[in-house]
Amino acid sequence: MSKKHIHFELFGEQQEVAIIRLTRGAKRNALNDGLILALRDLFEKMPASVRAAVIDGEGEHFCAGLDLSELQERDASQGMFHSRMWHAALEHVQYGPVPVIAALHGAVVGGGLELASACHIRVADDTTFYALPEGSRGIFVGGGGAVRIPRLIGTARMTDMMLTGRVYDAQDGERIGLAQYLVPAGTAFDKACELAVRIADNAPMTNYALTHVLPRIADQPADQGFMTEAMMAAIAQSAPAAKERVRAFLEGRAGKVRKG
Ligand code: 1HE
Repeated sequence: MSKKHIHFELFGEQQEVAIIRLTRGAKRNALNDGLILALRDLFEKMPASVRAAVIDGEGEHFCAGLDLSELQERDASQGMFHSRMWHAALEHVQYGPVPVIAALHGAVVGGGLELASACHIRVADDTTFYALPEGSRGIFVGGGGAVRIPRLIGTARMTDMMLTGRVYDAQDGERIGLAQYLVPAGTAFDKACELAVRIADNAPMTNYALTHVLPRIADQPADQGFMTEAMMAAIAQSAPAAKERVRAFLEGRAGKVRKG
């Protein structure tokens, strides 16, 4: 299936991995309203077979952020509703039906970094660079970046990126926590797919706990977090999938943990 500027396909033996590709390479995958709404729709209507998703971008860059040509037209109230539209769409990515892996290369800037931050895992190749040019454009983040990016790299680093226009390269990006994986140029998509297949094989309740419950626990006071954790642990371990996986290990049918 292809919407305008977005390509969607399924792969895997059970069609369990969704590939979502930004296909607006001529504009460096800049995100206009149509693209943001299409992303929201895709996550809202994800086929039931899907257990994990990969987002990448065609061409030399993952995403150049907000389509700046649309910005010129908006007044203050339109600007607020536009930001809220991004929030709603990226909420569907972060708190959607499945774990999402961003395969990064080239520019991951502005709203492109906000999109990547809404994903659960970021795999970056050597060509990746990160920036928040909003600072130098006289604007502010509006796609949830003020909430999500400090949780990845800390408020001080985000402040520096926006005040000074600092650009992080792929190595430093991984060092500070913008990406969890750093791979050779041209291999981020393959690595993301490999991880997606593995994640798709997890018990669904474990994936749900990690994508929907863990970030909420992280935002709770410790006392409430411990209680939420206990309830989630009880629900996860009572699922038939958990019982079977534990039994498989005890009977020598499941893999051991090995050094990577
Ligand atoms: C765009 C955009 C865009 C490229 N909106 N049209 N984001 C930025 O401030 C980043 C702006 N973009 C860049 O710095 C560069 O384009 C890149 C480093 C990403 C890529 O450079 P390059 O040399 O490969 O491409 P280019 O020649 O700059 O761009 C190719 C075309 O894409 C060109 O259009 P053309 O008609 O002249 O061919 C560019 O104008 C167009 N293009 N980026 C519109 N962003 C929810 S709030 C989020 C707020 C933000 O994201 S602000 C940060 C916006």
